[in-house]
Amino acid sequence: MRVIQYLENNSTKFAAVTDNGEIFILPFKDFFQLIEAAQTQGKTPFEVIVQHIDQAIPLNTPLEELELTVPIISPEVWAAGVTYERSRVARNYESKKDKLDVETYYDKVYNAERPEIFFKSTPARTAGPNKDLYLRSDSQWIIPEPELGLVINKNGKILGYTIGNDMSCRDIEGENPLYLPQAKIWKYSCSIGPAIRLAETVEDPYNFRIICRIFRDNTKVFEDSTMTSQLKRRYEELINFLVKDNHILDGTILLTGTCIVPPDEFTLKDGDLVEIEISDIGTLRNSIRKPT
Ligand code: DO4
Ligand code: MG
Repeated sequence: MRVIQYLENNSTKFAAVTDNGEIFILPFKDFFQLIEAAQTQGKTPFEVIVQHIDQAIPLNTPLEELELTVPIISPEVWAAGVTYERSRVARNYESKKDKLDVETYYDKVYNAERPEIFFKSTPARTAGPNKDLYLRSDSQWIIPEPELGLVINKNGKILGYTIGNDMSCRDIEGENPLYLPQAKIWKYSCSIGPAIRLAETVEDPYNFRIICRIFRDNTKVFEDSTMTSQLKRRYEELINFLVKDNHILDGTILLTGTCIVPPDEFTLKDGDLVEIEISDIGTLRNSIRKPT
């Protein structure tokens, strides 16, 4: 069971999408209200939805025709880094230059008890499905980072799973890791969506398939896929470090790191289309634009 938000006549609707593709408008404003209702009723969000759709009529419009928005206005998006071997190799490539035999901070963090956790985005910087992501004008080496997102509550409990794009500037971070916030955070450097899969409807969250495709001039110029089983750490481990002595809000999203990196000579360009598909969640599509 997934939940989505979409626009209809300028108003936002909150709906459930069943595993056979039926869509039901829910009697809640958003994901926060669903969670609150579940708590009040002593039920899981899934049970609350099932009870509602038992007597409801599904929408006539198919999912592809809805104007989807972010599935949740997440107050803060955080991200974990170097959680997959592929990311460690890529970070070492951009930072090491000719010093290939030197152990880097990326090697250290990959093996350390404490993971890399960084701040990524706020609602105003986050794009929803089919919206534009922006390049950064002072970077010449920008890539998408397709990642599984954990939607958590203020206590760190996983409520659902979504898709995130942690767009990143490899040249800025490669020049100096202290530039990380600039390599990661700018206007529309992050997208989230198109749905949240309820946590209690996921059998094994380490068995998601992630696929990334990039199209240029209607031609696919890149495709790769991976499984979340390749993740070096457990989700709870990442969440524990995020919430430790922190002020975390309900609906926070934690991106879990990338395992897909385009070839080193690749950079995103104005007009590219990035597609990130995660099994049982959906496909997040965003066009890439020059900043305005
Ligand atoms: O230190 C860089 C961040 C790495 C990252 O975002 C990732 O591994 O996904
Ligand atoms: Mg990342």
